[in-house]
Amino acid sequence: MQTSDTDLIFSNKQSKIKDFAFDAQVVEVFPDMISRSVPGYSTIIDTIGRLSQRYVTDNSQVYDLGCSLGAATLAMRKGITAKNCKIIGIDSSSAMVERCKMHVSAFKGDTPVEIIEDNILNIDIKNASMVVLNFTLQFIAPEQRQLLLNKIAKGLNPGGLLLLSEKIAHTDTVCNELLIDLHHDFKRANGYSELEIAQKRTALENVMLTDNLDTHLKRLKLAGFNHNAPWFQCFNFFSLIAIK
Ligand code: GEK
Repeated sequence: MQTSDTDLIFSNKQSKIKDFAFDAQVVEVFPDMISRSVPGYSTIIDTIGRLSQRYVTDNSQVYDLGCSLGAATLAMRKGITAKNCKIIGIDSSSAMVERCKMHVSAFKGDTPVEIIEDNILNIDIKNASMVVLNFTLQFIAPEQRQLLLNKIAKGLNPGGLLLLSEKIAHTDTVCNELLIDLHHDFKRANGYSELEIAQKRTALENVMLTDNLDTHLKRLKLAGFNHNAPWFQCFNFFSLIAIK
């Protein structure tokens, strides 16, 4: 069923496809877009909530980096049982931040939440017990990724958790093509047309640069995460846990 919140951004043929941006048009349809495009999104959000119950400690901070409309922030606010904590959500899109603040204030919760408009590369991470990078690292310039993970590892308290979800490229080209096609089948089954799939792919080409799993695991090790493992995979979408 199509409503005003249905993602139709790429449904008409565009003469020139602009690079994808998290602007007001995307914000309007974002929950529909992400749930129809990212396999396992709701499982990942639920698990972030459950992990926050286990990992967030009293008197610490929690970061949701690239928080979009605050789905992970709200799941953590529901899950956290620790006392005297604060959740800090950061996003560089002003349209996202404005709408995220509305979402967060629409739900009650004991843990205070601050939503900040900024580039996650600019912010300090301090006294953190949990950090979430849920499909955000793939939008950061590749040469900045290690520095960001180093900063997160430094700001996490010992035993603290990073949850990192990403779309991943596979080094085996045959398997990579198959997994991409299975993902496109997932989108087709969710009502996206061939035109929408193709135009969105072009729009993301220069904006979302994926790494392979090995690169992610090496980067996490180098940053100082002694324990890390993928906990979720569906097609070319992964979520990893990394513990300091
Ligand atoms: C969720 N985590 O629903 N600094 C801050 N924010 C950024 C930056 C940056 N440098 N680059 C991109 N973003 C969310 C989903 S979406 C993933 C995350 C997707 C923001 C960008 O504005 C967008 O809101 C988010 O990262 C990526 O659990 O749409 O595929």
